[in-house]
Amino acid sequence: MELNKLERYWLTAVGMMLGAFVAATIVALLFFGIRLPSPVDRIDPQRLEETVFANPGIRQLAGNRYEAYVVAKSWAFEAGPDLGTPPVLRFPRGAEVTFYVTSKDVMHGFQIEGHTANLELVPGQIAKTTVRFNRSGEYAIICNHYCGAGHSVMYATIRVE
Ligand SMILES: [Cu+2]
Repeated sequence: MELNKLERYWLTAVGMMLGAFVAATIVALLFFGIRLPSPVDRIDPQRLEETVFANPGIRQLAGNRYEAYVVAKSWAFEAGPDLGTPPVLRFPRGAEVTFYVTSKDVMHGFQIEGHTANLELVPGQIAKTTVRFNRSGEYAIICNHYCGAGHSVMYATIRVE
C-alpha cells in the first residue's frame, strides 16, 4: 500500500496523540490515584429520612478521619442544621474526609475547588469520594451540573484550618 508524505505525517501525529492520551490515563491511575467514581449503594430519594441521610453532617472517625454526609437538592447542599445554609464544613488541616453524597430530586454535581473530587449526583444513588485536605484555606463545593433556575447559587464551603 502506497502512503503519501502527508498521510504518513497525519497517521504519525494521530498515533502520537493516542499514545499520549493512553499514557496520561495510566499516569493518572497509577500516580495520582484518579478513579472513576462508582455508586456505593442505591436508596429511595423520596425516603431519605429512612436512610443515613436522615441526619446529614460530619462524623469524626478515628484520628484525623472524617465522614461527611451531604444531600443535594434544588438548589442547595444540606449538611445538617448546625452547619448553616449554605453549609460550612470545617476540618483540621490534614483531615481525610470521605464524602457520601446523594440527590433528593434531579441530577446535581459535587465538585470541590482545588481538589480532584468531582461527583455526579443521580437521584437514588449514593456517590462517594475521599479527599485529603493538606492545605488550609477555604474551598467551594459547587454544583457543576446544570440543574435549573437556582443552579448558580447552589454551593457550600469547606474551611480547612
Ligand atoms: Cu446545579
